[in-house]
Order: sequence, then C-alpha cells, then structure tokens
Amino acid sequence: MSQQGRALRPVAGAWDVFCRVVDNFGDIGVCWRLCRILVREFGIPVRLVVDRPEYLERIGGDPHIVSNAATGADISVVEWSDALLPTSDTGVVIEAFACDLPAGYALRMAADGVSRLWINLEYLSAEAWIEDCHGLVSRHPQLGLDKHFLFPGFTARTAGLLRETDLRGQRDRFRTDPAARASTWLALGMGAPGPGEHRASLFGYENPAAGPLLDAMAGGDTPWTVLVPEGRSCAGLAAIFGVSLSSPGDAVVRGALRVQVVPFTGQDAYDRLLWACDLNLVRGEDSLVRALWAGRPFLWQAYPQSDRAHLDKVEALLLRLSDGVGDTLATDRLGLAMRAWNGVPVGGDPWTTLLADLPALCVGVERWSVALEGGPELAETLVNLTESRVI
Ligand code: TRH
Repeated sequence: MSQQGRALRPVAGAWDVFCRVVDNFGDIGVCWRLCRILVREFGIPVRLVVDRPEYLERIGGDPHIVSNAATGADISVVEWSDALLPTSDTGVVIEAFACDLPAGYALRMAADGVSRLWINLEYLSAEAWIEDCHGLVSRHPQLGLDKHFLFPGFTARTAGLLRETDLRGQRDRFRTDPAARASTWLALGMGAPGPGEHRASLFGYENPAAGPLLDAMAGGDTPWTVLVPEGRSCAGLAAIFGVSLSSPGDAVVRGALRVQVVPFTGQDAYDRLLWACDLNLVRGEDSLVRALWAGRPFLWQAYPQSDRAHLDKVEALLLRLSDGVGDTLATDRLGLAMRAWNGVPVGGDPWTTLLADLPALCVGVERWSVALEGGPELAETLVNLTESRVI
C-alpha cells in the first residue's frame, strides 16, 4: 500500500506537468496539489515545470517534503525553459489549462518514437456542457499526436475533483484536537475564539459586496472575527473601514465584528483555516474545492471575466449546490447571497438571512461533500486514463 492507503498500480513512466502562472495562485495551486497526490498516493515520479517558481513557494510548495517510500518517486520542480525536452522515460505529459508546451518539447514528442499520453487539463466548472467535452481527443494537425481534454467537475461524467485520500480523516482529527486548533490560530497571530464567537475566512478579489456583509456581521448579536489572508481583498476592506489593513496583525473593530489580516500561508495551513472557520469566503477554483471538503458554509467569488461569463459558472454551481445541499429554503437564500457576492443585484438584505441560515447550511454542505467523495477523484481519473490506454 502507498503512504496514504491507495493500492499502488503500475503506471506509465514519469510524468511531466506544465504550468504557466497567469496571475494569482489557482493554476500553480491545482498543479502542485495534483503532483503531490501523484507522487504520494500513486508512487509516480513527477517533474513540475513552472514559469514562476516563486508562486509555488508562496503556497508552501516544497518538493523536498514530497516523496513515496515504496517507489522512491518524488517531485522535481523545473523552471520553464524553451530548451526542455521529454526523456525516453516520460510516459505522460500534462499541459495545465492550455498553457502550450515549449515548441521544441512538442516536436521531440512527435519525433522520438516514444509512445506517450498527452493531456490538456482544463479549469474546473459546474456547467453541464463540460460533460460533453470531457474526454474528447484532438489530433494535432502538424505533429500528428493526439491530445486528450480532461475537464474537472462535480459529476460522474467529468474528471472529478482533486482530493487526498485521507483528507476527511485529517480534517476530523483536527476538529477534535484542541491543541492542533490552538496552534493554527497561534500561527495566524490569534488566540482561540472566545465564547460564542464565530469566525470567517475571507479570500477574495476586490469586492463591493464585502461592505454589506461585514455590516450585517457588525450589527448582529453574534461576535464575528473575519480573517483575511494578505492580498487582493485587503485594499478594498481598508477603503471600507478607512484604516490601514495590509499586513498580518492589522485589525479593525466595528460593533460585533473584528476584521484581522492574517499571513498568506501554505496550502495545508490554509486548509486548516477553512476547517476551523464557520463560514468561508473563497475565490477561484482550488479554494472552492477546499471549502467544499471543509464541509462548512461558503460563498464563492468566481474569477471575474470581462464578458461576465463567470456568472454562468456561479449559476451552474448554484444548481449543483441546491441538489447536493438539499435544504431548498436555505439554498435559495444562499443563492441570493452568492449572486450578490458576485456583483449581481438581488435586492433586499441577503446577508442577515445567510448568517441566520449557517447552522442548516453547515449540515447541507457537509452532506454534499460526503456525496461528492463518492464521485471521481481527478488524479485517479488521470491514472485510470493511462491504464486504459496502451502506452
Ligand atoms: O488565486 P486564485 O484566484 O486563482 C485563480 C483562479 O484559479 C482562476 O480561475 C484562474 O484563472 C486564475 O487564478 C489565474 O484562486 P484559487 O483557484 O482558489 O487558488 C488559490 C490557491 O492559493 C489555492 O491553491 C489555495 C492557495 N492558498 C494558500 O496556499 N494559502 C493561502 O493563505 C490562501 C489564501 C490560498
């Protein structure tokens, strides 16, 4: 058995994963998570090729701590270069988010006579059309090589969601371990929550809807602390409150609300923050999935696109969410809050109802996360694809 409890299976050679950091942390976040699972759980040696390795460092991506004792596999991180070539041992090539392989690398793939699986890994979406595109194969017009298109998603007819085998176990052990929780708060520069205090994490893009939500928290009876990892959300919040909120420890108090900037941590510590909070405000694809696995109510801010195509993604997620969560009234109201969080005018005050619905949503989101665990896991889908094909 591998370190994390999956049976090791013979897989094709070494894997190369190519990632270009467009902006933000989502692309490298997904690639790093995928590489870790491939090494730790499947024993596959991986080379992660990234154009901006400094982003990997920001999310705690340390290749030295990832290896598989059973196979000796590990991750090597290589800076993107036009001189990179596949080796005779390279069995699988993953091009993340249509990042385009270096031209010489692709030419060598076509010329060296080694059979490989070439995969384009797409962005996660809840939209129904991805089921028709998932698994499509397209032949490269010049190289004559097939490229497989894989779409992560929420249903059995997609590539699924990234999830470490023992994630739920780790989460549940954390929740019943006061010392682990205390050290998480301490690392963020905070004490444990006081009696009756609720906590929320806020990882977002600039968002005018933050003001009304924070107002609802400030004006309510429940003490709320909102923890904001340093980054894009901070400037907007500073403008709302008229104080400086840029470095860890910067804080402001209004009524029942305290907002505090916390350090941007590695991915594992960010998971623990999500597990520890009562409400998670997340953005992009990877933190959305992690909020789901945390099994706590969340609002998702989609990565804004100029043609507002991101709003289709929000609607699609809401459809899946209302099926998965199951509580019609609470999910309808969560839908209003999620739309408002993404800049859609909804009228009224969706925030006070959202806060009142949190206990019901907590049960429902956890129910959906358990159901999603029964669906495909993305790394496993990729490995299955290599097995189902003679390489
Ligand atoms: O950073 P993002 O906004 O990434 C975005 C989206 O993926 C978007 O679709 C893409 O097109 C754009 O990048 C280029 O959000 P996302 O996807 O949630 O990724 C954030 C990553 O950062 C995730 O892996 C979690 C990690 N993270 C940490 O490691 N530590 C932290 O403290 C925080 C807040 C996040």
